[in-house]
Amino acid sequence: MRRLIALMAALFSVALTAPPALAEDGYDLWLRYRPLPAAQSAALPAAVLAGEQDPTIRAAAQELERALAGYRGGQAGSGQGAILLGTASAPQIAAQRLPLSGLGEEGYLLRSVTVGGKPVTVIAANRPAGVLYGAYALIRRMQLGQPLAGLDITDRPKVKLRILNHWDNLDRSVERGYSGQSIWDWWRLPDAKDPRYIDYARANASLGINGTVLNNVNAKAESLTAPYIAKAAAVADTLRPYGIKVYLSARFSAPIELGGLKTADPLDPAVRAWWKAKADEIYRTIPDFGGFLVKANSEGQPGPRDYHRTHADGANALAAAVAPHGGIVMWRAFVYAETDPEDRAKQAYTEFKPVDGKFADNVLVQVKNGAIDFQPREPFHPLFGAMPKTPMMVEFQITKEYLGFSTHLVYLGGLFAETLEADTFAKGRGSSVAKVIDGSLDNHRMSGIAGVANIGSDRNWSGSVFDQANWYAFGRLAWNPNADPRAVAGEWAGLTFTPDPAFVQPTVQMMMASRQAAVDYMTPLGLAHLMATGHHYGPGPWVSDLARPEWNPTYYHRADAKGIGFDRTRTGSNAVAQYAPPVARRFADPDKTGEDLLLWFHHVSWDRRMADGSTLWDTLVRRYDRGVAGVATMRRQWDALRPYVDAERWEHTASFLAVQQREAQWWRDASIAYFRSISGRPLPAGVAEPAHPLDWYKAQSFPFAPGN
Ligand code: BDP
Repeated sequence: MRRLIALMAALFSVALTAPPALAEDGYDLWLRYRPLPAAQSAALPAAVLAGEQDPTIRAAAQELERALAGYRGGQAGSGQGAILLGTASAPQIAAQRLPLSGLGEEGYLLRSVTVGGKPVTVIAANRPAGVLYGAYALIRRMQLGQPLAGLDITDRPKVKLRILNHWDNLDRSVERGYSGQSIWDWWRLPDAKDPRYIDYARANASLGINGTVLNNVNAKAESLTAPYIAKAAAVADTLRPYGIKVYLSARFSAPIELGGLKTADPLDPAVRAWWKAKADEIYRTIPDFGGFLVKANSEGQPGPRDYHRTHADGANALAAAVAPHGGIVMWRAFVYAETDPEDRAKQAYTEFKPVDGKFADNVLVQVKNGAIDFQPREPFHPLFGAMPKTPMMVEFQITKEYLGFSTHLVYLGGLFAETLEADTFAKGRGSSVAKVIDGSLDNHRMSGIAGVANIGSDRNWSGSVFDQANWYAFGRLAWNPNADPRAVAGEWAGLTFTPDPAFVQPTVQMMMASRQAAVDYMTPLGLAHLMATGHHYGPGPWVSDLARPEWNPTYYHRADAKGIGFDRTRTGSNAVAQYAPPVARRFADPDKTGEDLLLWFHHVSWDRRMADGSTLWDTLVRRYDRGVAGVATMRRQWDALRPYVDAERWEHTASFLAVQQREAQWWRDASIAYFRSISGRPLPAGVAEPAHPLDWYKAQSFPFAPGN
């Protein structure tokens, strides 16, 4: 009997703790259509009426139906009117005489009207894509529990090209990918189309992302062969109803590798003819192909400079090939040459500024947010505002190559916004990077923003739940570069977990503080590029033996017995002179640069007095400690949020925060041990000794770190 009771008790407890029917593995992202509270669900529209037959409008209607079914938890609609969606070519929409003229190709209007005495929520737009974006906007409202009555909302994207860059290889590995393999199953394409491609399209469309570059910027020529064009076409077919165009990274030397030509000289007629024929071939298979992304003369990639031609010559050759089909070229400005002794932060400007005005009409120059390389913090790139005759795209890195991979919780919304808000002073005060890239500052027809994707084959897509927020923030800021990253974080947290303010408010606080914490424990006070070699996992500030000077962390921090930092003023590389005069003056003066960027622009004494009176050395050490403490705070905050989160996603995040804490401590200890060996200064009173001697940190090696 006792054994029976024990058995029953055991069974009972198993039943109580059994996992919920729906796995909370993060697959649903922010499109998490779970039952809403009864009062809310009773107020939902009962029916979805599509105004016209169109694949995109059908996708929008299906998404609304799916969301409503999920919110109702299987209960039938209780009849609170309907949602009507379409363009003005649908008679029911036209009958409403809505003010659509200002919405452009992708904007939408949400309006509450009454038809035959019944409440109707209208989603209207000039084009089907706008209807789709309107549908997702309405879904956001419903999911966040915002009122549906009395709606009169219009919105349209400020930037035309909102594009993900996949650094995905044809063997399915992902350069700087930390979330599994590539989602593009090249080998099985074009016949087998993973249903996941549709969910990818839904997630991106929900943010307004309208383009995707399928393959790595370090491109293989093979991606332009007929079999791979067919594979790309299959992906394009799947993404098309969701308003997403496909682009390819093109290898500049493909005319040699695939065409058997002796040269890839962009001014050679045979080379130009080859690109033209290749473009024609692509457009026969993918009629709405977006165009090419090119990394040329950078990190060993071939390019026009191999033939003593300019970047404009190179870009224009490809641009001429796609122009008849309405295609574009995104030409990257991420260049630095192995032979060039100039400060790496200056090289892109030096090469590109002189060719402003020389690019064909269908070329955009794609510039990383900072002048070096996606570091935890960089000043905005001096090319923004410096090439008024050329449409400029900004490129952000969503995948966290330099920010703790997918295990560190670092919300990038603030990083993106910091660049977008920065004032270039190109046309006086108020010439923000956002205005440069949305085309408004210099009246460009084309505008664009690119993000290096953090999407992979992991069930949760991005490696961690909180990394999904970076994909989300990229999309929302691409739509509106002036959006508030804090509001975006709140929206994401509300959709992804629960809109309960008791959850959202502390979560947003945690997310907003997370990026500064990472800066503090990795590269405080304007330091940069101190990561270990190749994989960039963990600290390597001591590395000084790599072939090229600018591969070495010592090149960037320049610490010596007297002080630390890279002098980019007139007494040093004079990189400050690449900025507009008011910005240059601020960055040239160590008292005005601001502590966050101090060592980016200045080599200063270890004993320099900081704003609060302590020395630079003491401040540096305390910044490392502050970063580690920031992670401890995040862990406490996450512990307190446990009641609001399902066990699966809570545990997953908690385990990653534990990794982050250990690694933040490692960064702090290794960095302090190293810089102390250079500065010769003692640790400030009360500061803990690093756990190991410096040599221990130097001896760590990670041959199998991912993404490399
Ligand atoms: C660097 C990455 C490298 C990329 C390069 C790029 O380490 O993998 O190929 O950027 O953007 O940060 O081209």
